[in-house]
Amino acid sequence: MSKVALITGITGQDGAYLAEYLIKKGYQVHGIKRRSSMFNTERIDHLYQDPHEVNRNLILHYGDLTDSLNLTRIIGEIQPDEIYNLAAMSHVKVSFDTPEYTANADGLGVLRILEAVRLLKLTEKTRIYQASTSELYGLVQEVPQKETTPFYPRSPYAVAKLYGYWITVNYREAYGMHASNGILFNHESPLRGETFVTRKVTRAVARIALGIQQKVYMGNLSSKRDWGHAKDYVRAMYLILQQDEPSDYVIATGITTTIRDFIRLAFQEIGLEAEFKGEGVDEIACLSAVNESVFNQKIGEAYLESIRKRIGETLVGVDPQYFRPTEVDLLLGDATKARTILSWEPRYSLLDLIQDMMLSDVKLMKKESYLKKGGYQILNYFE
Ligand code: NAP
Ligand code: F7E
Repeated sequence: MSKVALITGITGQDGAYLAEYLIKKGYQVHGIKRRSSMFNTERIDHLYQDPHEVNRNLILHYGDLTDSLNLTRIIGEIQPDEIYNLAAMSHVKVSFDTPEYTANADGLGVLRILEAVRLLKLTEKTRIYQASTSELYGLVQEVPQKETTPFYPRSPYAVAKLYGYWITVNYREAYGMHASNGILFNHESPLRGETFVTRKVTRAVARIALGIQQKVYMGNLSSKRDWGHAKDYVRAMYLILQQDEPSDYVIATGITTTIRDFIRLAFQEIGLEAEFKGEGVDEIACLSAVNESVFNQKIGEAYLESIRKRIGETLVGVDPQYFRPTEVDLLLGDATKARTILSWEPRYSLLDLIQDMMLSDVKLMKKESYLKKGGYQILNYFE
């Protein structure tokens, strides 16, 4: 009998990678998908199986973390061995605009799942993974951050996730449930949502190289993040649920980088040098040099002449609309516990990650090149 997993947030970045990972391990994977007015399964379409097939290993259910009746019914029907609760309103900046919804989905949503498992008398059978976050450390009280570092959340998102973290610990202690938190630091990939900083940058750099976009506007360039690859991080989620004892784990690379340096590295990946000057809202980055052989190899000789003409021009500017009311300035994780107990190690370096994302976005933007200049401004509106 194959194991049965339920993934909430299966249409998101992590849900897609985790579904693929578990299917390869022989699991039957069930996913909860919100109803939307358009298809939103692009990240998992390669795993799709016709509902008329027998012995499917991917089955989707309509549902929502704000609907406890729906969650209880689905969990009761599936009787999962493992639940990975990845669904969330996951954008920190947007959580300042939608604080009540964020609290409901990211905070109470966790309680709804734990309570459903308890009421359905599945506490012995079902193991639960809660997608906790390095945002809990917020105004950091210690560098690097580990499992014992005190939390200091700095956004409605992080405050909602704080509730999710502690209600998971509480159900573990009160009812003996196998419920664990993965305190995951930022992880990215070609599947990352377009409005998170790394993907915004790799998309923009690709479009600038191809002449579709002139310039990109960013927020705080000085904050630092410990970025890993989502593929490495979903492996950690799985390992956490395979342990005999439930526990909470920091998952991080142990290297932190500014947004500014991430941008510099993304341009370098395709042979362009971006030179930063100025400060605060007046900071800009100009194109200072082109490494022609790298550019030709990664982008194509057809685009060389037009990028050469742009040397000295501004490619990056700052727009305060992307600043957050309260910022998380520095995240740097210490994953010693995961390395020791789970034998987990990241396989991707930051440069590997940037290479993967740039390769994918250059390919994608070449396809999207029918988009007229200015189209990007509409797409960028919510970034
Ligand atoms: P993501 O790409 O934004 O995906 C979020 C998923 O949650 C999507 O499938 C989304 O569905 C779904 N969702 C949102 N609200 C929902 C609701 N009310 N009911 C049901 N589903 C809902 O996020 P991710 O990067 O994969 O992250 C996965 C989880 O890890 C999230 O909980 C996030 O907060 C947490 N986390 C992420 C990171 C990171 O760096 N990526 C780090 C630490 C923790 P739609 O497709 O319909 O929008
Ligand atoms: O911002 C700065 C921004 O939106 C990173 C989520 O997955 O990871 C993610 O949250 C940093 C911040 O991710 C822009 O101010 C500058 O300092 O990519 P982000 P996040 O807020 O760290 C954690 C671990 C999660 O749990 C969350 O779910 O980049 N920044 N300029 C910008 N950020 C964005 N989005 N856009 C900019 O233009």
